[in-house]
Amino acid sequence: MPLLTRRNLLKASAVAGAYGVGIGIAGKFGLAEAAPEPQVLKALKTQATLTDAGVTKNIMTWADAQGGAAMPPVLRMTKGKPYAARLTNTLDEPTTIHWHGLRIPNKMDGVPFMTQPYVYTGDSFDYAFTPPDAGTFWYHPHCNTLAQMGQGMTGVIVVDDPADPTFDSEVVLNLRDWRLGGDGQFIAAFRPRDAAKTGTYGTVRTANWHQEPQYDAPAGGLIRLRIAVTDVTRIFSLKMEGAEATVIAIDGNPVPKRFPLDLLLIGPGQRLDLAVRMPDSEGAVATLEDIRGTTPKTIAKLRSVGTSLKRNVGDLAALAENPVAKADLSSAEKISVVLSATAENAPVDSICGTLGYSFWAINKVPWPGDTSDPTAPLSELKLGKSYILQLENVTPHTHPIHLHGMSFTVLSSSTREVMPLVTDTYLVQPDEKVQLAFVADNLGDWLLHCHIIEHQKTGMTSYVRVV
Ligand SMILES: [Cu+2]
Repeated sequence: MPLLTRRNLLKASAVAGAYGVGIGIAGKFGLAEAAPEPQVLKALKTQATLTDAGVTKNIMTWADAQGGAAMPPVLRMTKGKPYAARLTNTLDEPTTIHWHGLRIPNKMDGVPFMTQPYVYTGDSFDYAFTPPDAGTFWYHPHCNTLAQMGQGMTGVIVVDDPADPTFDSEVVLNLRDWRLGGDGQFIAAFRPRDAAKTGTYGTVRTANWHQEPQYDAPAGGLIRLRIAVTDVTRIFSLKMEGAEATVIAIDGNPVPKRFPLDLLLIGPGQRLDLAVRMPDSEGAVATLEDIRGTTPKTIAKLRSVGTSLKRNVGDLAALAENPVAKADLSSAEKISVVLSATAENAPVDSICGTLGYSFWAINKVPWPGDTSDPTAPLSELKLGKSYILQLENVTPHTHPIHLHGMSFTVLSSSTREVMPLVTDTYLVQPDEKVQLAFVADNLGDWLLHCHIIEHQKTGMTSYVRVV
């Protein structure tokens, strides 16, 4: 049994109570829309062929109701429509599901101890919520994350907006690495010296669990390419060769002004929606590349098939903005958030997959997150009030900083021109100071952490409390 503090016991019973009331009222007065049948997501261990070395064992994933045990299914939801999933845990360790980027009630957020109890082996947990925003999101456990995510548990969510413009085809790419040895089996998930720097890179890169996969798409057509970086470490510098690619959304939200894809940096936890105009000639291949590092690396290919549809990216209607409240900058309170390395090397105990080191800190406090005894919140926020996170990175490394439960707008950066992007994850560069504005419009405790999982789990985690 885990250590249950009084605080967590109280929270667990409060969640159960709230459920009971909610169901009662909806049932009695028929106010709620009929709850959908939950999508079955069975957490399990499996094996898969990722390399020429043969089958990789000890892969973790979620199988759907049909029992397929391959890449986690791409979950399809509809903006403003209720969604439900039943997590059933057949792993030999506890797990949960966090829905990255979805602005949903706190009790559905999937952070053990903070928002829900562990889902133990043999147990189930019902998630039910209505996604308010359309776009590309993703899901992953928030428990023993370096192992569970590193060994496979990262999946993509597509939230459709029925009013979206029509594309000729859609391709979803789940980008991630695997730390495998020459025999195709998992090797140590991390090296401490790398965890204290960029994080430990995988050895095998995949898109949708395949190396350099190729997909067919209509020649001359407009393809919606949805990309999610679900890796625990790798930051990509994306480029498209052989086709015109236009950035239409970042992190689920439409960009204020579309622009051609040209060396866009995208870190763990981030998403990118591209409108790709396929080449006219049948058989022509467009290549998505990562040019970060010394040699460009092919991620995936798109091949033109059929007679050219002769489409024009300029004809594509705009995506609707998501209903994210605009911060009132005149009254917004500023919150200072300093990302730093910590000299403290003592392991912080966590039964949710401790790495045994403390390399990083937020406002000088190193906390690995998801522990039974949380640190104090970074700040206590008033429901409905506007805030500006003044994030300062005093480390020589890049950190994708993710806020749960609310989306913020990028206001300004000390080092570069920024667009007023609405997002849940900002890739903070070394020595960069950035201002992120948001309205505290979602009650509860919400994690703020680096999405390089080794950074998160060795101290770069905090949370805000909205009351
Ligand atoms: Cu980091």
